[in-house]
Amino acid sequence: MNKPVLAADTVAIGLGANLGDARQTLSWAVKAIAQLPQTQLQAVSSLYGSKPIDSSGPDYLNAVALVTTQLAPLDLLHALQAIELAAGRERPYRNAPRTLDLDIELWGELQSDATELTLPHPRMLERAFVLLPLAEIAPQCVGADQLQAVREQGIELSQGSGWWQ
Ligand code: A4P
Ligand code: MG
Repeated sequence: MNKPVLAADTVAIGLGANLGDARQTLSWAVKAIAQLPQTQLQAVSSLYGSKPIDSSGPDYLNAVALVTTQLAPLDLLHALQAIELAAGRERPYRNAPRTLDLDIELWGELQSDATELTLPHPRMLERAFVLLPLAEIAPQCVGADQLQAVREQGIELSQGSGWWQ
């Protein structure tokens, strides 16, 4: 895909929510991620608001966190899914509104087309709500042309980088 970017143990996690108290849930989720075993929180982007894309319901809040981890990829995925569940995530249908969505956007330079864990996340390049916050904390991961391609998507800064503390 784009430029070479992250160290092998470094993971970009996309956070999104559009049901309930989304800001509160995302803040809780960042803290839960920081407490995962063998995992260190390195950076958290600002919080952004956006209209649902391929989805419905209220506007979303989104952010991206960078962690380093010694967990295996599927172990981290399952740990993130447990955090989603603890936040009341239900999956009535694909792209349903959600209390919390945690996606693995990038994991070092790993590439995988496995259904359970596709890397990079297959839709990240289509989405301003991933690319803008990612560019903020890992600018080397996002090309200017990629940002340009999603420029039309309405996304606005909701709160600066300390929002989750
Ligand atoms: N899966 C495969 N690869 C990955 C990965 N890299 N990270 C599998 C996480 N999961 C991955 O996910 C479905 C399956 O994808 C899982 O079983 C997992 O093994 P899910 O979270 O249950 O379902 P989903 O959220 O409906 O799918 P997904 O792929 O997360 O949805 P998208 O494409 O990310 O879209 N609009 C705005 N403004 N903001 C948003 O945050 N989010 C979506 C969700 C749509 N529109 C949005 C937003
Ligand atoms: Mg998801």
